[in-house]
Amino acid sequence: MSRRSTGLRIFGVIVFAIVVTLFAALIYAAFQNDGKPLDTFVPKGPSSQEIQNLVLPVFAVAGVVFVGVMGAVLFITWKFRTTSEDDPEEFPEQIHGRTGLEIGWTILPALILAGVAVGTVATIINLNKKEPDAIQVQVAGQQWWWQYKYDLNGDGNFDGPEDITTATEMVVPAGRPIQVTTTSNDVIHSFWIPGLNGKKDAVPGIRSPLKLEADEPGVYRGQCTEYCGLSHANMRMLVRAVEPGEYDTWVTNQLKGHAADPTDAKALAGKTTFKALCAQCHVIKGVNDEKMKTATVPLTAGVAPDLTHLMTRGTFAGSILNLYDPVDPNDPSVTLPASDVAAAGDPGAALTGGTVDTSRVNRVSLEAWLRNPNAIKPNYAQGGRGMPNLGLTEAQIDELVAYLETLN
Ligand code: HEC
Ligand SMILES: [Cu+2]
Repeated sequence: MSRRSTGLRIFGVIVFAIVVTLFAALIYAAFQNDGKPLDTFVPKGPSSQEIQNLVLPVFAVAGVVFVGVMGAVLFITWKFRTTSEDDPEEFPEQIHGRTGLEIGWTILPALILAGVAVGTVATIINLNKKEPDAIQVQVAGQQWWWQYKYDLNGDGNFDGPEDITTATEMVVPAGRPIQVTTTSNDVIHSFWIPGLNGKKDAVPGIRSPLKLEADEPGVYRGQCTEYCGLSHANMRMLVRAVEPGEYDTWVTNQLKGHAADPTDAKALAGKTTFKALCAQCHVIKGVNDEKMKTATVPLTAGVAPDLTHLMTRGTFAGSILNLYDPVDPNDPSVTLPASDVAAAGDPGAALTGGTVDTSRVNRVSLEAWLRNPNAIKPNYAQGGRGMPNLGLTEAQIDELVAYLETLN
């Protein structure tokens, strides 16, 4: 054998080894969960567990097929290669068909696919089974945040006086099924909480069902997965699962409004500014919602998050910013362990209407948002969607934050 072909052969073996190692590393990395919030391989509820139960066996079968086919290709390539003894003029012997083999490799894949189909259809049916005692929540995608409406009395209407409208975070009791209906107010979005279920598109004019249930209290993050414009990447979602008793207190508090004026003078000035500059877009129950019911023309565009209970949330602006905790896990310079990522943005007692711990409020981000939302989250430039820069003075911002801090 010539020196050149030996060199080539060594080169080939090295490239092959590198490819195999990288591939193995990729698969290994895919199964690592260092508390990454969007890991699809760490189910935290019955629906996601159901999907996992299907995906892992199918992945294993696909892996065996992959190794078998690739192994056969490599083996045959090696076994029937040309060697220096071969006559270059000689044409290889031609074989036409091997009936046994051909029947075999037609039937075997058909059987494997039939098996996968049975599992897939069964999983789809299970995922769509209706739970009679499920809590009904309508999730509407908006550029670039999520609105949640709870039909608490189950009458099919989400806007009754006994119902709740909130935004940005979906609060649910752990261990209880939630029947979600996704829809959209503008373009197509996609609702996805990988810990709890697969994706479901949110399409204008269409209502699509999705079942969620969290086994344990905790924070489950998600990301809009249908490109929806300028700030698509900044459109996150968050499910906050709490103990059932805590959920009931949360509901009771969400039903309340904020009719009474704040006692603090600064916050009162903020309320006046809110009514003048913000109330055409945002609703605060008790402040500008009553007027709306009697008005003959819509007084808000209906395209801004309800702020009635802003401080009961841990995050804002499509869950990209923390409302609490000066340390923000979304800041790339901050590295936090998994448990802290979940805890960050925790509203504490304010979640259920308790006192807002103003020392923990992330004023830096909240003020920056009011100063110029576009600097944090590109929006408004595109067809007037999102929150505009209102050119507020520092004094106005200070007063507005003081007012917003009263919205528990
Ligand atoms: C033209 C309509 C409009 C006006 C006016 C407006 N906003 Fe907004 N605001 C929005 C929209 C839309 C969002 C959601 C933006 C996003 O997350 O992409 C938003 C988000 C917010 C949020 C975050 C809420 C959450 O849960 O994520 C706060 C707080 C807020 N606005 C406060 C104010 C204040 C205070 C004013 C008045 C100074 C104001 N906004 C004026 C449209 C408006
Ligand atoms: Cu979206």
